[in-house]
Amino acid sequence: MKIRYVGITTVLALVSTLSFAASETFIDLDKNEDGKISRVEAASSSQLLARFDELDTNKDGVLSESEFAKYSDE
Ligand SMILES: [Ca+2]
Repeated sequence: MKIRYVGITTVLALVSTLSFAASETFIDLDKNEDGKISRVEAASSSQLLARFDELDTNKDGVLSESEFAKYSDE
């Protein structure tokens, strides 16, 4: 039982690493799934964080899906 648990944990860790490496999607970055990317959530991507203020066009401190689309479309 213990061995099986460790195996599942390893697979999950591997899958999450792979999906993170592939590309940053809105869903990946929206860790708490509130439909917005906060500055804390954006910090997992140094490239996104560097452009956070530019992308946050309505200056509400979070990136909506449409604000994020400008970043991911480039
Ligand atoms: Ca915003």
